[in-house]
Amino acid sequence: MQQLADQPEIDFHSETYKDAYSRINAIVIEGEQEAHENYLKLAELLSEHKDELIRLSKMESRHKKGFEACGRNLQVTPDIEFAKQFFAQLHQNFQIAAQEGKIVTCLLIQSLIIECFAIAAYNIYIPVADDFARKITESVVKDEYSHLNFGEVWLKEHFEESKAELEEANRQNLPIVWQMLNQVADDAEVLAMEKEALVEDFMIQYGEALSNIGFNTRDIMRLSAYGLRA
Ligand code: Y39
Ligand code: FE
Ligand code: FE
Ligand code: FE
Repeated sequence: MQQLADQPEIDFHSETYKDAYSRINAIVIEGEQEAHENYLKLAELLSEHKDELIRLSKMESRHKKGFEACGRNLQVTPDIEFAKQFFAQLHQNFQIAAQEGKIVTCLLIQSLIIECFAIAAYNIYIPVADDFARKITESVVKDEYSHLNFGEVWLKEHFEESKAELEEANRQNLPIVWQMLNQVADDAEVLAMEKEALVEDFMIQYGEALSNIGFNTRDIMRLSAYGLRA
């Protein structure tokens, strides 16, 4: 069960909370930084959407600043080294795909997988966040839906020719997300964010995204659970 933020058992100033927060806050800060860079790279690759993608990349920088303020507000120093390791595999896969000009793979990694991960995490965090962080996260999550939408619309318009690459990119990258979730589950629990709730919300967001792009129910089941039991 999710706790409510006004329940006294969440002590935002306890050492236990701050220790877990130093990693989760860092993940979010580093994630926003990498999302900023990823949208700039996508702006190069998709020149017909250059202005829009640069706009998205600027939103990611603002998110980063917002979450840095959340850490400062709790007097927590984010463990950025930990966060860089946390994202290393997805980050590397994005960069290799970008080098090879694989726009579909880049969009799947950033605009579908990472955005759905962010939306799930922020949705689950909002009811258990401190008041300062809750306000920031509420405004950030709205933006993340628009980033997810960009990927959905582009991939829907290019569905037939993207299908095979989407399957392959999903196969390579979705298991990494489940590993990341396992890695962060204990710290998330300290923040009163339940792993099962994160998994459920991610599956809903990702399944909806795949449906909007054009996959049928059978494909969605297969794709969205890929690697879940790995
Ligand atoms: O597009 C975005 O802004 C996403 C990069 C930001 C990263 C979100 C990462 C959230 C994972 C947090 C896991 C906490 C349980
Ligand atoms: Fe619980
Ligand atoms: Fe963001
Ligand atoms: Fe985003």
